[in-house]
Amino acid sequence: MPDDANQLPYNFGGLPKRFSSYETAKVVILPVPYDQTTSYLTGTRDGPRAIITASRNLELFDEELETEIYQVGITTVEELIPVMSGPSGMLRVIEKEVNRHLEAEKFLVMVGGEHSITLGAIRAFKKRYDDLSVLFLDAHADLRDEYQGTPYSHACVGRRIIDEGIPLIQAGRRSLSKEEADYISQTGIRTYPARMMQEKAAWLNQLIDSLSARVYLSIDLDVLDPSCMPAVGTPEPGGLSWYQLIDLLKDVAGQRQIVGLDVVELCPHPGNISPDFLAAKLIYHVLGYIVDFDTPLGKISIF
Ligand SMILES: [Mn+2]
Repeated sequence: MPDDANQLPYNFGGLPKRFSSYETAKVVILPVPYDQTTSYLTGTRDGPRAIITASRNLELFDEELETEIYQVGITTVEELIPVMSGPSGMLRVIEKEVNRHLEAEKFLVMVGGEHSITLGAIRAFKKRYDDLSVLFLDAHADLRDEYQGTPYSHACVGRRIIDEGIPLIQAGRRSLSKEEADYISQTGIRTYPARMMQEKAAWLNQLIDSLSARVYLSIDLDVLDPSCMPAVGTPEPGGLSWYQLIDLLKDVAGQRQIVGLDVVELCPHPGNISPDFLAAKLIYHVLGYIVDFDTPLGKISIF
């Protein structure tokens, strides 16, 4: 389904078979084009395809890391078809699919789609790791108990993760409801609002200290400032810059084991490919922080 002039294979990175077959690849890109509960702009269903298309135009040599990250092998599996039985049915489908890749010892990168899909992945990771915490990068708290008639809305995903008994650490937030503010003060959830990240020096060490040894990373692209990431369903001013985000991720990856991640909520703007490209580069660059790239098709250093 390539829709640009690029002749490379349609997979993340546009990789030849040697570096993209499921058997040898260490990293799985799982596209989940789901946006059934989106409340403002719809269109995140188009996110995964836009990211994969953009990724085929990435420079695969990473300037900062001075390496070709794709050599660990990155395979792109089939899109997960949305089920019509509602969000809880979709979460079961996602959990089962993620579980399959974890059993195959792959490093999972789930590409959304709306943020509600994170819960399905978390449920699979929870079965595998008993010391998991979730680093939740998002402009919004997503801590509502219910939203627009469902407890599985994108606006509730943080709350549902906490309900699973998994520590949730939020960063980059700059929008929340009264209900969510009350919930945070009652429960003492660790949050690092965007404003604090701009103004105080001590937050980074505190944030890393609040993470457990193994971390699932969930990146809602609206954590970034709309000046560099306008293509999200619910943009909020005052977000992180590209370098603030990747520096944070570098520090986390250097001090904790990131065991899986998702990048969600890209809502492509036709005619502006820059956000699609940013999302693709973010995934590729963060993988560089996580994987061991010394050997072609080699192991992921965290396992
Ligand atoms: Mn959000």
